[in-house]
Amino acid sequence: MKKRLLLVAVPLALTIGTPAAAKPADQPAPISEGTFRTWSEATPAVTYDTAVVPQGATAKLTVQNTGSAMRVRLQATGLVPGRTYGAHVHVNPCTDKPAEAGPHYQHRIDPAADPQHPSVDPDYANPRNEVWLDFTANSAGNGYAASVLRWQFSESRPAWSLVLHSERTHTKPGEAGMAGARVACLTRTALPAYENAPGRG
Ligand SMILES: [Cu+2]
Repeated sequence: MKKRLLLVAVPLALTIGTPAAAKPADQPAPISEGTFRTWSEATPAVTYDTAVVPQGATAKLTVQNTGSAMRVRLQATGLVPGRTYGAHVHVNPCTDKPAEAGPHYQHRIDPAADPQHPSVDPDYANPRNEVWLDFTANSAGNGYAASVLRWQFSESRPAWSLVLHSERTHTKPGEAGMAGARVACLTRTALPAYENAPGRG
């Protein structure tokens, strides 16, 4: 049974292309967590600005599928008390370059967007079509956010990262989805597809 599923999954992955950090049939695990460090190949969680996301801060991203919908939760520790962070699920794994996490994951993809021009149309760049997890850290530096979406991540174009930004997410036309600098990034844990239940995102 495992072999048959693999044979189905591999040609699909080759057709659509996969992020460099992931093996062909991998899917993101339902729970991913990491401790933010400055970049190295070994860390799943990288901070790009240690004044905003100190080394040793942590993030845990949980994706729970509930029938046709999903609930996405973010728990963070070790951040700057009282500071507001923008946070979104992005498409690519994290690297040493913040931009390489790519655009926000969109359920309905904005046809006007491309790699040089990210989606800033509120019809697409909104918290119902993307996963927004903005939060304000409490007095202990802990943060929590949750979002319930009426859809699930596609297995053919997995969502590989959580990006923390320096500002609350903007919502006006022309700037919707923007949230200042990318200050940290958590790569979701990769699992071989056959170890994942169907539909897990
Ligand atoms: Cu973002």
